[in-house]
Amino acid sequence: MSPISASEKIPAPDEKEGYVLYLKDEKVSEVTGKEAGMVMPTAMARLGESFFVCDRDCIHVFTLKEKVSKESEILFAPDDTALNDMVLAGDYLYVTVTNTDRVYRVNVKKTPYTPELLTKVPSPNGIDVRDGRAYIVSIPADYATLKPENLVYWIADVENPAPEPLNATARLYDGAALSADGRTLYVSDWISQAVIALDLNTGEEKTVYTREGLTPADIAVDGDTLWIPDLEHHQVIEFNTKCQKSPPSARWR
Ligand SMILES: [Ca+2]
Repeated sequence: MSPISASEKIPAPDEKEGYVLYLKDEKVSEVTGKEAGMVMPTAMARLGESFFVCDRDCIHVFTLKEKVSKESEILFAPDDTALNDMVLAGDYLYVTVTNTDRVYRVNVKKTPYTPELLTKVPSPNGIDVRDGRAYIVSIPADYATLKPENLVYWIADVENPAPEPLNATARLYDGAALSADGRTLYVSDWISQAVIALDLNTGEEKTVYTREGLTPADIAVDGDTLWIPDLEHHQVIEFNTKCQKSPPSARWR
């Protein structure tokens, strides 16, 4: 879990107080603390002992052994100041940058790690990639003023990227996560304060979780379990997608 801020406010670039937590068996512990020099970690990925954390304008690379040590930073273009989400698929990390519309990928088998511009999507936020297909959701660049292009997009072949809208409902999209069987895309939306399931075969959209005041950031799916970070309430909600009427089974603050 990577809280984007240690306080109530979005941190300034020189406030390097970002940290990453680890939850196991109901116990929360720290992976990296303020000494890592992170501003606002928003996404993470792991490949063996390599641990990547997306942080505003760079990706921090750590080695996870008994002790966690920082190895390097992957740098982007100087105007890329809102790296947002990242996912590891195959040999690549796919990264969205909300303020420049850019979507990059980084080959994790080749060092030094070098970002390669993949395509552009209107102010991209959450991303998931599987079997050569990418799904990217859009949020207004100022995180508030909705525009018609703030939709869910998909790329049929990441080797020949041509993003196309997947739906027609503009929202304040944040997270995007594919179901285990790849047939459903879960997306989170700050306007309806909900997580919505998009059936990728029929195009049908269904609200699977909502609560008044929910501020749903980047979601994750593992089997039937949906993890929803409720950003402004400093909690993570664990929800079983098969029990859609039941209350969340657990929350961590
Ligand atoms: Ca996000």
